[in-house]
Amino acid sequence: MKPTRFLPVLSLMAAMALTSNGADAPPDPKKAFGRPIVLTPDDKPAFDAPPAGFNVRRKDIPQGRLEMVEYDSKTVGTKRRMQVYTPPGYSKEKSYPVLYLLHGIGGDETEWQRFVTVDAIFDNLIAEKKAVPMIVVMPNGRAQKNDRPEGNIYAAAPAFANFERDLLDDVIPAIAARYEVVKTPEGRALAGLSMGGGQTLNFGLSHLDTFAWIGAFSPAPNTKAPADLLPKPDEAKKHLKLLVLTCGNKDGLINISQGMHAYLKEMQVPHAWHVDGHGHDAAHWGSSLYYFAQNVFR
Ligand code: FER
Repeated sequence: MKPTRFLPVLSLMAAMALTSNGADAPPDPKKAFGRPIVLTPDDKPAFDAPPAGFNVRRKDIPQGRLEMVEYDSKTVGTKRRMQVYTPPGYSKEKSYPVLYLLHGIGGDETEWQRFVTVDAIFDNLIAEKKAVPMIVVMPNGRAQKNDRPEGNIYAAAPAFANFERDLLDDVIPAIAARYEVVKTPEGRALAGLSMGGGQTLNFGLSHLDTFAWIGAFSPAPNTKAPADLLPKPDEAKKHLKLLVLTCGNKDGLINISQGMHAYLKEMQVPHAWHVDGHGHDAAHWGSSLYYFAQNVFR
């Protein structure tokens, strides 16, 4: 690893001020990505990089299925789409836990699959008994009538906030109606990359009665201020089974997750804080998902 210049740990207040530009502030991506990256001694890997081939399909193991599912969104007033992975041997005789996996600002329901070959990651881990069989739901987090990533993708930031109701009122019930799923918080995980990482923290930490497992990978400036998100840290300690926060040390958005880590540490909320050598990129997200997949629902 390259030597890093360590600066003093940011004070909690300074970290929080850096963290949030408010969910409603007009996004300025240049400014957000252009902040100087200031690393602290805490900002180091919490787990190993995945082995070579971790997301490459293998012919010699059982395969899960990917399907594109349409659901009625009362929230948006349209039919919307989500990509769903069911594990090898999926059977209506069993109940499966569900991981809801959220994409970034330029993405859609196909992004996670395109970036890291989600089905291969899970098929491989399940074959090696390193992950429990689960359903992975990849919805479209841009909850507006035209939910394609077109034009100024940053202008759709409010639709990512609107997705909270779509997820809770439309997506989760549609999944429960179509698949055999565990219907308790312990059977639901929420994770996401960048804009989806911010959604994960915003929705997950404010709905501890819905999700017990949370993973935010390079969360974006849509992340609410930590103290607003978790005014009662004891509730999180009581309900959460897993909280994973990751970022690359070449990611200009790292101040967001550093601020969240500082708050969680100060409030003694157990969490994994992982910083690797990647940027705001698929290598980081694949690695983070590989780790999260092995620790969720355990
Ligand atoms: C911003 C910079 C980046 C922002 C969002 C992003 C809402 C999201 C990036 C991504 O999802 O990859 O200022 O504001």
